[in-house]
Amino acid sequence: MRSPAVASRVGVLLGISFGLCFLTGLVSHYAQLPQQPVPFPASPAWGYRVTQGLHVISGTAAVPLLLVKLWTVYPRLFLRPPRRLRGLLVEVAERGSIAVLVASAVFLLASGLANSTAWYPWAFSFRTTHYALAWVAIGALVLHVAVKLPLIRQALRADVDDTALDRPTATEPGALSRRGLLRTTWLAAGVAVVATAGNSVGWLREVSVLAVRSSDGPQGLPVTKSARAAGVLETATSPAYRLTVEHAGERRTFGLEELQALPQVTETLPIACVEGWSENAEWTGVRLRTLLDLVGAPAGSAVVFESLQESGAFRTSALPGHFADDDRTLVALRVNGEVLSLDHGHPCRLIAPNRPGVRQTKWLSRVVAT
Ligand SMILES: Nc1nc2c(c(=O)[nH]1)N[C@H]1C(S)=C(S)[C@@H](COP(=O)(O)O)O[C@H]1N2
Ligand SMILES: [Mo]
Repeated sequence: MRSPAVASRVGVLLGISFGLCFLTGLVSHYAQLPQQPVPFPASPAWGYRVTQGLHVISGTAAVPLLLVKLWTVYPRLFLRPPRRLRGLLVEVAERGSIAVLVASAVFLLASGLANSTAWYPWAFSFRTTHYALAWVAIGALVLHVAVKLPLIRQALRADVDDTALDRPTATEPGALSRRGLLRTTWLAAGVAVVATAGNSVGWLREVSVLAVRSSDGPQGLPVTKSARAAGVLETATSPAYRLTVEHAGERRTFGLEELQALPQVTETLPIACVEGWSENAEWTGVRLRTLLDLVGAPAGSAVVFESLQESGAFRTSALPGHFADDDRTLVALRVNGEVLSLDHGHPCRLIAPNRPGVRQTKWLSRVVAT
């Protein structure tokens, strides 16, 4: 079973899932950059939902694939290195690049899995580190495939059970046939997909045992940070609550009733958490543009949102001008036909199309057009 015949076949699927994970990861990283040379588009509204769903699904599917792949190739680590200096140097370079590939791949999958369960047992910034090592892994992967290409080609052209490419030391048959091992591997990857896909695909929710964030929260929507955890229980329910909207010297404040008295619109937009879950909801509230007009902010103004939450990385977010001017971008007061619950951002929250969940700021206190 530990032959190039198996390794190359598992490798193809692993390569596809890493490639997909890499590309969708780049999208997610870019969507969260404060300065974007090419502005991230506001349409389609569900775009980020799809790319981030695929990111977490392909990453999870890569876990069993990587485990099987490592298991099929690890005896190669114990092969005797060549005696000649030139051969030895090539071997050291190759094993070195594989060490980098394995270490970065394991780091990416482990940190990604932990993140998808909202578990951050480390002090470094997840996004920066995950992003940097993604480039390391993809670079090492491209190098690995390039080095192995002749062998991969030969192995894929031959029958799975062909033993011509096997290690000379591989003499004993395995407990499973090669086809049996491959089928089990595809099954494991399929189970990993189904177990996480419910995070973003509604009808799979019941069978997706790893879709931890999709359990019904208040108003049919999961909650990442609760009002209690954000420390806003008092300020968000206080009768003294005011939303401040500012542009240049102009400054207006709105109580909850004043916000409710402004023209209300309803939009169906998803929340797509970077941790993988996503859900559509029907949001009702004031168009952001309506508020910006009231303080004379010109079209194209970028907007900074501040939360009642006093600390934490997600208490503020910046919204580019073309998102702020989009008719679907709301300061929402209601969700799915009910007044926004405290956990979903009462008194009001930002909801914009095609935007990572972490930037859909809840419990708004200040909206500043720049
Ligand atoms: N002020 C504030 N807003 C926030 C957050 C937060 O921690 N603080 N979490 C964000 C994240 S990570 C997500 S995915 C969405 C989730 O919104 P929900 O809890 O209403 O579903 O809210 C976002 N808004
Ligand atoms: Mo999130």
